[in-house]
Amino acid sequence: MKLSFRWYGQDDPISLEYISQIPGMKSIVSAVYDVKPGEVWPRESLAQIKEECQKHNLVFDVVESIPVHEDIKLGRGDVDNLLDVYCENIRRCAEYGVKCVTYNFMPVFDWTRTQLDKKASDSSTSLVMYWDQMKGLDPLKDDIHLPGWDSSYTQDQVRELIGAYDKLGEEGLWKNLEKFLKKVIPVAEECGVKMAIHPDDPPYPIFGLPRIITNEENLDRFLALVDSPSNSLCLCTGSLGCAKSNDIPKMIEKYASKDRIAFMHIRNVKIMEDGSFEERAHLSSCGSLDMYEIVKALCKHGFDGYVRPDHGRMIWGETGKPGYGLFDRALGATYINGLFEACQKNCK
Ligand code: DNO
Repeated sequence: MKLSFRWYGQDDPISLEYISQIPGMKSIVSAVYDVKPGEVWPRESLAQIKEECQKHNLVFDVVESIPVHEDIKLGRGDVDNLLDVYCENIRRCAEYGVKCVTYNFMPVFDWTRTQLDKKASDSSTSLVMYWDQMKGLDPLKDDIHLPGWDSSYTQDQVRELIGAYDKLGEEGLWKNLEKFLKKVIPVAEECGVKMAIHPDDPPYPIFGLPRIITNEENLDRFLALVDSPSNSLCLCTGSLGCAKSNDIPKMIEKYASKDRIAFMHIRNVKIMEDGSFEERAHLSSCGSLDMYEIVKALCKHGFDGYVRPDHGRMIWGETGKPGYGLFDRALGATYINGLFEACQKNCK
């Protein structure tokens, strides 16, 4: 496996120098963050990320994310032009050494949480999704500002989008995803890039918005749409792991054996009685997921894709972008290193 770390570019308070000091760190996961979805990424921006990483003996070879414009997901407006721009961005990333591109196909919002700084008994804070904080919220009636939601949309735009997705439904979203893949995957193949879809987070509908990258049956359907190693998964344990019905080690076994996992987001979550969840420290005993079984399943199939620790808690007084501080993600990375070392030796 290739250990990686997400870096938000020059504005990230966590320096590449610090990241490079984490044992075993090799790859940087980043993106051009100052260009809107649907626009072409300047080559200079990609060149700059690449050079900065090289100065610290790190390689910029994973992009997270090239965002998919809502009109592609909705199949409306100038979709063909938007798809051309998307393909051009893949080509440009490849020119600068990128081997894996992450994206998601979630309507309107990326991930959903109700609080980003929930204090645990040890005074660390983390992201949570509590159903009792969600109850009674109706985005069609109320003005909702859930933490982390794209503030560039006005409430009226959000309502319009929700209405459009309601009409489209799950099958419509599948159709548009298929169109996207049929256009984009051949380009990725040509440039030696693996496209890695991120699962829906959480993997069930919120506010009635369709969600399709949610469980084993749907991942099978997704991978069959275009049967190519360039059409792969970013298997996020914490996102899929919010649904009790998802058996994560079993899913990893299956997709790693077929070489369809390009990228692993490894983190732990605690699922509560009522289906709410809390992001927790990476260690198995801290949450609902068995991290040893997860890494064992990867090692069994000689997984050599990218891995990154995901969403850390805020600990040791650190402040910053929720989920993306240095300390707890670095602890996660060293734990992941330990699990891989042990499992790899056991597999020999
Ligand atoms: C959350 C991330 C996601 C992920 C996108 C990929 O912290 O895992 O925002 O980057 O869904 O497109």
